[in-house]
Amino acid sequence: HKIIFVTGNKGKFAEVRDILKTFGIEVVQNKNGYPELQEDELEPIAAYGAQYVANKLNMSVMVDDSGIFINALNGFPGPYSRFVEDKLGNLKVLKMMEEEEDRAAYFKTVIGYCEPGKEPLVFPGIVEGKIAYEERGTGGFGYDPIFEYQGMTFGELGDEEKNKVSHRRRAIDKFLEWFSSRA
Ligand code: ITT
Ligand code: NA
Repeated sequence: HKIIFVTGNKGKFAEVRDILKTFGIEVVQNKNGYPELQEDELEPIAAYGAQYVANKLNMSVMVDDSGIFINALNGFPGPYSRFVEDKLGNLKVLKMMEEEEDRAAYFKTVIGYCEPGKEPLVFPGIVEGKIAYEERGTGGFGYDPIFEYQGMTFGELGDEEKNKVSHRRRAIDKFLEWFSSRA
């Protein structure tokens, strides 16, 4: 099997490629992007993106829309995670969290998958953790150095360990359940 994965994010691509490789699926990156709806949920963004590209290329495609949801900030940055990473970065997010005792946060990935002419499917995955007090670790990408999972940040975990427990892994597991069970 071969899957077209539409993303401009190197870190995401590497993770999805490594995870699906262990299931014998080859992943090809397409960097052409898709229009991102302004929504406060990831599901419609992933669904619309997957359907848009599937119909444009006339091929089945996968997309991944992700974000970090911080409890003390009422779920911010959530679907705005990319914008916040670009404009503020981890240190300013930590600054916003300086006075907060509630460190709870979760990462969420929604995998969107669509075949041309069909309705898009979405597969969500979540991992719960905490916002650290400083950046730790050099692995992963994006918010990984400030997201603590069972005492270690995703930046400290290393790719292989992250890929066993991550939001993205959980979303891909759901996708695989569907993908491998259909006729
Ligand atoms: P594409 O839309 O091209 O796939 P993107 O980087 O714009 O790439 P998102 O809109 O899903 O992707 O952005 C989510 C933001 O959250 C972005 O800043 C990512 O770097 C970050 N992010 C996503 N998954 C992450 C993960 O597993 N660990 C840390 N940060 C992550
Ligand atoms: Na995106």
